[in-house]
Amino acid sequence: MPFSLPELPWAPDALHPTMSKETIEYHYGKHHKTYVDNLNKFAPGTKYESMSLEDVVKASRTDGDKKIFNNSAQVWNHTFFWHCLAPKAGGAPTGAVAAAIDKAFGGFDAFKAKFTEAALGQFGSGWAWLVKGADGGLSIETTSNAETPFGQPGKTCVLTLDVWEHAYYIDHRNARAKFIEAFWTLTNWEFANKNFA
Ligand code: MN3
Repeated sequence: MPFSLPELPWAPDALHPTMSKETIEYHYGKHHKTYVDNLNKFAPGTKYESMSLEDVVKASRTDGDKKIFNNSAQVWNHTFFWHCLAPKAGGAPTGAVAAAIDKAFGGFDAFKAKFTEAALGQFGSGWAWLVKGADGGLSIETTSNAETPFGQPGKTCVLTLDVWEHAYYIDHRNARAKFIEAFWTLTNWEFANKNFA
């Protein structure tokens, strides 16, 4: 099989109790895995089977191949998302990303409020993103379903939050706001800084 489910950057119970082991078992072990399985079902016999995952996302977007795009983008998005979380993380950012947040949003608290509002306001399934633009500045974006800033010209993904219901239903039922609150105690700013650099 050409595509594989990447390992988690931490143990499945490492984010407990903020994000339960059961959530990880479903979100990673079932949802993320299903996107990989689907891609391995749909890609063989097509030009996509010999490409890297990154190239599959870009090419299938250009081609308008929804089945391949949705599954490959969701594989990429989830792998990126897991790295945006870490045990004993969260709080205010440090380093270059902190300075860029101050510049773009007028401080971490203002950024946090704006990102929270965007994540809450994403209607239905999707993602909230912190994105570095071609000018090096930061902005907040939301995308629907599998859509992603990844592979879009001039955009670099810095941080993301999955706001599909499957991300929070086990731990928080329908309360997306509670899940977003939890995210701010798990935010991996070290990873965000690596992406921003
Ligand atoms: Mn998800």
